Amino acid sequence: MHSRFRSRVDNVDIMTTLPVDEISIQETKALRDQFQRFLREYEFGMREVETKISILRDEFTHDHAYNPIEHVKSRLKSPDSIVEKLARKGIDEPDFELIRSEITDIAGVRVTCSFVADVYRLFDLLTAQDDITVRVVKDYIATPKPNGYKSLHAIIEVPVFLSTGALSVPVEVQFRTIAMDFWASLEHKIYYKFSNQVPSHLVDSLSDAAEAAAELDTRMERLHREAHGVPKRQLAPPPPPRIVEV
Ligand code: 0O2
Repeated sequence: MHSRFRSRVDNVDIMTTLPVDEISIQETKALRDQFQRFLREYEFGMREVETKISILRDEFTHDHAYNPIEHVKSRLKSPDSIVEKLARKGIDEPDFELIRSEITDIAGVRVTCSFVADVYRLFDLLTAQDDITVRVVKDYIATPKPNGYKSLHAIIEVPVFLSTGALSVPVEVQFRTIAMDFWASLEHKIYYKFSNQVPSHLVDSLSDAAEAAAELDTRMERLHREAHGVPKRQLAPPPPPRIVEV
């Protein structure tokens, strides 16, 4: 079937006599390419943050004979998760600009530290860097979520230098301890298994487990300090982060 068909891709009107199916294939491909380019920006931002974290880790290990980071995990939000989050926010006709402004955790880096003090130290060192701008900080360690979830979240903007110029890319960085990570990972699996309808006795047990995890963090950190004493070389405190919106 051939027909005159007006399509709109990237704000450009195309008048054509191609078969309808052929047009929709071309449109779909163009949209896919645009989306992949869009996601690549976030991937570059994520890689910049990963590099910064890995430099801090190496510097600590070599110069201070101490590694405050247990592991680092990064992920790009899947297209399905982006669509789900847009739907949750009531956005049913998204465009790239709207996605950019509404979904700030497309690029995510999770830094798991040994102790709570390391969480804040790493946060300070990363966010004090000159090229980083802090957009939002959510301190779920100081104020845990009602279910017991703890972590320090920051949406930061990091510059990415492309052939077309510099871009400022938002990246969500989550800092937490091993105990917090263990709890969050189990809680996530339980919520997934029960499709968010978790039986109340499990909700209570999770809440108890969150307290036990916090207690373990305190005890382990105390033990560490007793064993190692005050660090030999005191680090100069970094300058406060630039926060543009909290
Ligand atoms: P995933 O799979 O990690 O990407 P906002 O992003 O500000 O519009 P939100 O979701 O309230 O809205 O932001 P918030 O509170 O900063 O939480 C974002 C992320 O933190 C979540 O991402 C989870 O990774 C983690 N998180 C927050 N609350 C909980 C919790 O109660 N349990 C667990 N296990 N993780 C939590 P996503 O997009 O939900 O998932």
